[in-house]
Amino acid sequence: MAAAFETLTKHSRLLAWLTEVVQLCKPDNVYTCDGSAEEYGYICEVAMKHGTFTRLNDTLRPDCFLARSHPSDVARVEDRTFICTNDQIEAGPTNNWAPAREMKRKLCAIFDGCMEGRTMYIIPFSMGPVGSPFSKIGIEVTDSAYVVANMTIMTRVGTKVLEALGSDGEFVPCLHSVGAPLKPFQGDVPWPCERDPNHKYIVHFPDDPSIWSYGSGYGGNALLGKKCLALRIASALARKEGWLAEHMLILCLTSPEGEKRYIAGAFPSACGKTNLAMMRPTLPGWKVTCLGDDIAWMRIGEDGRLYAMNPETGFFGVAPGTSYDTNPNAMETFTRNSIFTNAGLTDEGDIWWEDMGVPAPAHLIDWEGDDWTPDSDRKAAHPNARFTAPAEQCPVIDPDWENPSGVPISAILFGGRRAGTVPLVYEAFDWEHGVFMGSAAGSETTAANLSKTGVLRHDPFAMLPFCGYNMGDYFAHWLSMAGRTDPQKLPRIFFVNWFRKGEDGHFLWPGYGDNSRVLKWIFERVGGGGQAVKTPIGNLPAPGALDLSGLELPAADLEALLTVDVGAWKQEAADLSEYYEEFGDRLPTALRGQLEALKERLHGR
Ligand code: GTP
Ligand code: SPV
Ligand code: MN
Repeated sequence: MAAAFETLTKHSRLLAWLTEVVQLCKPDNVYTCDGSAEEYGYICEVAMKHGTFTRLNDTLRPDCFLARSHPSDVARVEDRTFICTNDQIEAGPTNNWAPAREMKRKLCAIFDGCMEGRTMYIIPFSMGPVGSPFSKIGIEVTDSAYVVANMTIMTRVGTKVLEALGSDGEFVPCLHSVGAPLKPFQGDVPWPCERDPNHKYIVHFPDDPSIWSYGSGYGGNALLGKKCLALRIASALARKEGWLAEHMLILCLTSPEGEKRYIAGAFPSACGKTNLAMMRPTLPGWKVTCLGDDIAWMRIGEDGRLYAMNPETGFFGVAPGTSYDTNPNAMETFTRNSIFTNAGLTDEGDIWWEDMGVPAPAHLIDWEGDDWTPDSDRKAAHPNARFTAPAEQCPVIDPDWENPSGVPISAILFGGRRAGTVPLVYEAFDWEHGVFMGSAAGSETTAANLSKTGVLRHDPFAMLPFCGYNMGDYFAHWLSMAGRTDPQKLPRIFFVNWFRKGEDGHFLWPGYGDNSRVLKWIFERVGGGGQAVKTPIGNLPAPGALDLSGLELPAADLEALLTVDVGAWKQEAADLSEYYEEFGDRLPTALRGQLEALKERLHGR
C-alpha cells in the first residue's frame, strides 16, 4: 500500500515504525493528521457517519457532539494497565508488570490484523508548546475517529509537530487500536471496542519508551498523550532527566492587592482538580485563573524555583456534578466546540446530567441510548461521563498558560476524598515532611476507574495509577528535589480535604468556591503570614485564621474540620507502616524516619 505518510516526513525511524505498524495492523486506509480546522470538521463527519457522534442542537450548543460508549468501556482499566520492564522490581509493587520482551511478543500477535476494514489515523502530537525544550512529541496511531477528534482538542496536533520533529528528533511511538477489525461486508457499530474485559491491554515500555493500547476507546486508555505519555512514560523520563511529571492542576491565585501566587495540586481522579483549577472564589476581591486541570510538568528554573507547565490544551472533565453553582467557568468553557461522552441527550438536542443545576427534562435519551424519564431508577448520565473542551475557551484561562517556561509554584497541595480523620487543611513542616504527606495520601475510589467505588485505598501523590516506575524510587526522586536547589526556594506543601463528612453523611465543608478560604490561608502562609498551630501531623490554621466571613458553618462542623483526632491518626500511622512494607528496601529511609517521628509526636497525646 502507498502510505501517505512517506511524503510528510524524512524521519527514518518514524518511517520505519509506521511501515511496521501498517504491516502489522493491516488497515484498509492510512490517513496522516495535519491538525487543521477543516480536518477536525471532516473527522467529526466521519464519526457521525459511523454513529459514534451525534451533533447537538447548533443553536444551543454550536459545533458540539455527543458520543455514547459501549457499556463495557466507560473508564480507565487499572487492572489491565501494565508497566513492562526487564525486571519486575523496576515497575515496583504498585504496578501490573510483565517481562517487556514477552509482552511485546504477545502484543504483536494481538495487534496482527486488528485494523482490518478500518482507517488508520496517524496523529503527530506535542505535549507542551511545539518546539519548547520541555515538550515531548508523540505519534499516536489509532483506528478511532473519536480518538482523533479528542486528541485534536487535548493536545497540539499536526504538521507543525512533524516539522519540529525534523529528521531525527525524539518521539514516543503510541499504538492504539479499539480491537475490533471488520470482516468484508461486516457492518460497524457506533462504539467498537474489545468487550472482553480480560482482553484489553494498556501497556507501557518506559525503557523504549513506547505505548501499546488495545481494546478500549475511552479516555485515558485511548487518548495516549494524557495518562500514558504525559504521566506514566513522562514520570519515568522525568526521573532520569531530573524533573517531575505529576497528576496536578495548576492555578494562579491573585489577592485583592493584585499579588499573584501559583499553586499546583494533586488529587486523585474525580476528587476536585478541575473544580479547584477554575473556581470562582466566594471571598470578595480574590481571583483564580486556570493554567491546567490534570497534569503538571515541573522543573527547577534558572532562579532555583520550581516551574510548572501544563502539557495539555484541553479539559477532559467529569460531567456529572458540574453546574453553574459548582463550576460556572467549566459550564462556560463547553458552550461550543466540545465533545460530550456518556451524557444524557435532551429532546431539544442538548446534553443533561445529574446535578447539572437544571431540572431533569421530562424525557431524554440516556447514556446507553434508551428512553429515560425522571421516574427511571437509573442515572441519565454515566457517573464518569466527560466533556472534552478547548482550554482556550475557559473564561478564566491564565494569560501564561502556554508560557513555554512555565510558572513559578509557591505551594503544592495534596489531597483526596476522606470522609474521616483528615482535617480540612494542614501544612508540612518542611519539604521532607511534605513528601512524607504526599506518600501517605489515600482516597475513596471513584467512577473514573472501572472497579468498585467508595473504597479507601492508598494513593500516594494521586499517582498510584500513573507512576511509570517503582513508587519507592518515585518517593526518593521527590526527596531528591531538595538537593537540586536551595530548599527554601521550593514550594511549601499542604494537605487538603474537601470531603470530610459528618456522622449523618453530609459534607462538613461547603467546598467549591468556598475553597478560596483555604487558598487564602495558604497564600498568607507562603508569604510569611497566616496564623497556625503546630500539631503532631502538621501546622493547622489557628483559631480565627481561616477567613470564614459570610459563611454560616455550624461550630461543631468547624471543630471537626480543624481537629486532629489522635486516635484515628495512630491508626492511620499503623496502616501506613503496613503499606510501606510493600516497598521493601526501595522505601527511602527518610520516609521511614518521618513515619517514626509522626508516631512519636502522636504518642502520649
Ligand atoms: P479527573 O479528571 O478524574 O482527574 O478528576 P478531577 O480531580 O479533575 O475532579 P473534578 O474536579 O472533576 O471533581 C470530581 C467530582 O468531585 C465532581 O462530581 C465534583 O462535583 C466533586 N467536587 C469537586 N470539588 C468539590 C468540593 O470542593 N467539594 C465537594 N463536596 N465535591 C467536590
Ligand atoms: C483521570 O481518571 O484521572 C482522568 C480521566 O483524568 S482519564 O483521562 O480517563 O484518565
Ligand atoms: Mn485525572
